[in-house]
Amino acid sequence: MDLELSRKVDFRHEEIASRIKEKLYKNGTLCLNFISSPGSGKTSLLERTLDALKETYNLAVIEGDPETDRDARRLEKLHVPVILINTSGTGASCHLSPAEIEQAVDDLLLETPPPDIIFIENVGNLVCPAAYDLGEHHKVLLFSVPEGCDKPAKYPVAFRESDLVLINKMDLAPYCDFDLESLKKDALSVNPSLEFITMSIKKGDGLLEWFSWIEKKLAEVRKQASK
Ligand SMILES: Nc1nc2c(ncn2[C@@H]2O[C@H](COP(=O)(O)OP(=O)(O)O)[C@@H](O)[C@H]2O)c(=O)[nH]1
Ligand SMILES: [Mg+2]
Repeated sequence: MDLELSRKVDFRHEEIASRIKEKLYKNGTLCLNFISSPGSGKTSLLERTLDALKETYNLAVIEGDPETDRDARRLEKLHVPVILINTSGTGASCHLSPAEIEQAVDDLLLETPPPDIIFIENVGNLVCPAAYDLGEHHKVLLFSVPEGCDKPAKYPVAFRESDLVLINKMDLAPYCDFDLESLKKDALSVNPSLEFITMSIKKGDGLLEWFSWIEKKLAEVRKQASK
């Protein structure tokens, strides 16, 4: 792609992202975009989160999966709307694009009542999803202990673009030479305003703190929406 065309494409992405954000604010809907490596626990966390919050809030998921409907089928068992986007059919299998998200958000906002919270499970990849603003309010980076503490240095954009790092699989820390303080220090050196929550989805640790964080962010969006 030549430089001029690439600029035009970027501009179009930004335009779509700001349109999505406007629609979300209009409805007071919080949107969180999970980015992570494959296997760090995104779908597991969504299962626990939907189960815990679905009686209190209207929830929905946009599921980005390169090839299958496996995660979407796991999440549909929680009886919330799930829109599956198979990215390998769209030519850019490594990430979700703003245009795909706009279509899905438009469909979800037609639900009565519209969702209070939309979760996006992006494609498992710490590079490409970090580069796209999908109109979400926050990118949430789900990191897991076995991935190793060098990841903030190797994937700085993912840590820079996120507002919260969930550090999952803490139950495996004793087997992985995991150094929590060194991970936080390196992450803060690329993004000093990052927040952290340590968790073990398997054991249920850290989930209440995560649910409180979501509720705080939903309150912020609603406050902004009412202005
Ligand atoms: N030991 C451990 N395994 C976990 C934890 N959370 C998720 N897993 C496992 O990690 C694997 C990948 O989880 P999944 O939710 O599919 O990850 P995704 O690819 O990011 O959506 C599964 O085998 C989960 O059971 C955790 O807290 N501790
Ligand atoms: Mg998954």
